[in-house]
Amino acid sequence: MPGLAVGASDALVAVDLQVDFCPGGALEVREGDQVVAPVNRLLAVPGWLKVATRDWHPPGHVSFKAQGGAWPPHCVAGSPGARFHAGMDASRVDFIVSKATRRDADAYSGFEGTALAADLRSRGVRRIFVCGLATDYCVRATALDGRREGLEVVVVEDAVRAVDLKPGDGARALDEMRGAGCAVARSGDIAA
Ligand code: VGL
Ligand code: ZN
Repeated sequence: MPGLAVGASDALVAVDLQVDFCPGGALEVREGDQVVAPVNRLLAVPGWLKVATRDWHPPGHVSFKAQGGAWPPHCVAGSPGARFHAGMDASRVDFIVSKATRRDADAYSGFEGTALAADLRSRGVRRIFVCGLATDYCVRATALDGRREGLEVVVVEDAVRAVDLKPGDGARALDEMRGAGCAVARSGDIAA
């Protein structure tokens, strides 16, 4: 998909590019920090809306192992691990969407329990470009929900990385997103 032009009806949705999902973090995604450069390239493209989601859990969240969940404690609201990666150019983000903020419910999708769909609609956004972490969880869920919301969805494949609890999870998630009508592009092909 060479020469993909973005404008006022497009939005970048950078998913959960947070310290805890990067190498050394509490729930590290292999090579998670390697999405910082392509995400920053996209953040530098002018003329479109830029949204960042963040996983923002209360202490004792239901997704944590001590509560019977699947994950080590991660992205506790206000903690250092919940910050955006220090290399991410967060100053270019128009607004932040915090998700999974309630103790008793998890939410992988940036649309779940948030105002994201309404915020995009009110700004006339019809197409979103999804990037960030992790391909097989929050990127997947956000992209699939974007389709359900009636948006065009483009997944930026060099700007995502997977947890890959089971080998191949990331590749399967990309196939599933394609099957749901998501397009796949590379960051270098996207310009104003
Ligand atoms: C995520 C696992 C748990 C993600 C969030 O951002 O992909 N994965 N919480
Ligand atoms: Zn989480």
